[in-house]
Amino acid sequence: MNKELIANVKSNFTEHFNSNPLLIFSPGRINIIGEHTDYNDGFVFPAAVNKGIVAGFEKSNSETSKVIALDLNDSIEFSTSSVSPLPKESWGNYILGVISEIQKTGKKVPNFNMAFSGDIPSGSGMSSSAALENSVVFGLNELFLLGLSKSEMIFISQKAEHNYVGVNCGIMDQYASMFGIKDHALLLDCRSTVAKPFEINFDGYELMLINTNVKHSLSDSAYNDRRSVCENTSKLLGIKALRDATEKDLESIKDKLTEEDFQKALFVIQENQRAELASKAMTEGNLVTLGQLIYGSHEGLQNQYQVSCDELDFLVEQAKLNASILGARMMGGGFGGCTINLIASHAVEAFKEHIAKAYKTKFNKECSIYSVELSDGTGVINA
Ligand code: GAF
Repeated sequence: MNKELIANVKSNFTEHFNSNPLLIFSPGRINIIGEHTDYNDGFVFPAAVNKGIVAGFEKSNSETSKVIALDLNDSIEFSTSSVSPLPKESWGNYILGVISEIQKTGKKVPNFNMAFSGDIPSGSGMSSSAALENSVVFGLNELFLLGLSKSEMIFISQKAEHNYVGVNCGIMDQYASMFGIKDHALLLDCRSTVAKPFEINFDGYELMLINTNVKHSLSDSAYNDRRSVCENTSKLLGIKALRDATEKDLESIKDKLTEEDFQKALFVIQENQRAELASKAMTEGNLVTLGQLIYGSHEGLQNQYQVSCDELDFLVEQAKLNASILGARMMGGGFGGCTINLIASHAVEAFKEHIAKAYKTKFNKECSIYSVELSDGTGVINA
């Protein structure tokens, strides 16, 4: 965990509110494979990382609540007795949305003060939004002894995103951020929300992220549009979700779909298979197969699901030219953010140097490179 970040939130909190906060850490996530499958009741393979949100909380003695976004040098004040959405794109919706969703469960949320900061690069596809939502629901649950379970909390976070932020996201990000296990990735069945942990200890290989520094906007209708395509296709098939469809089923309604929508649904069915095959490959320690599945995932996201961008495609093409990289693909919702690369540890430094130069030459901007440590999920910081 980032000790500097914790110290910074603690000291700023004390400066603003004159008290010692309850401190929560809520991580961002990576995803090895299984993209855009979560809202299709499918399989995903995420892990919580050691980058995230640190949030301080205290009960308020007044009729109002104050929340300070330290990184933005901005704050909101409100009363929990009357929350309503702020204009679209306002960061405050992540907070107010969670309060509103807790209240819908019949629990009372008294007024409180909060200050938060994070070290997840925004727009990186590592889900700073789920980390923030989880930090709020977890913090309020601790502060006011609301008695919510972690499973209840992730659905509160997800609904906040749907109803206040306007993104009809699946459950992967909130789950991974809440339930992460140090040094493990989680093969999550998004229908049952039961996960199988896999210890990540690739012999001589590691996971590396490369951030295009292109900022996506998930709330762009593109994400919600794709979800609608999947839901409409399921309806046509008479099934609950695309997880229940085979390629043959999809073929049988091909004449009812545009070619684009057919390809999108086909991608979901195939990506779901890849996520399951990836868990098999990992169980067998077959990193070459895992890498091929990861490359296959990118190809589908690029050509069938159409959520990639030139910068992401370039990073994956460059990875393919390097024999020490077994697999690479875009990660998260898409349209920017990071690629995830399965790379031989001995090749990391040379590739970093190469890709930084190549990216700069091609796009005249910098990419950022991170190695990841897998972390535990949302919890209280004992600082
Ligand atoms: C975003 C969403 F929030 C997730 O639910 C998931 O759909 C992901 O995009 C794509 O796999 O991170």
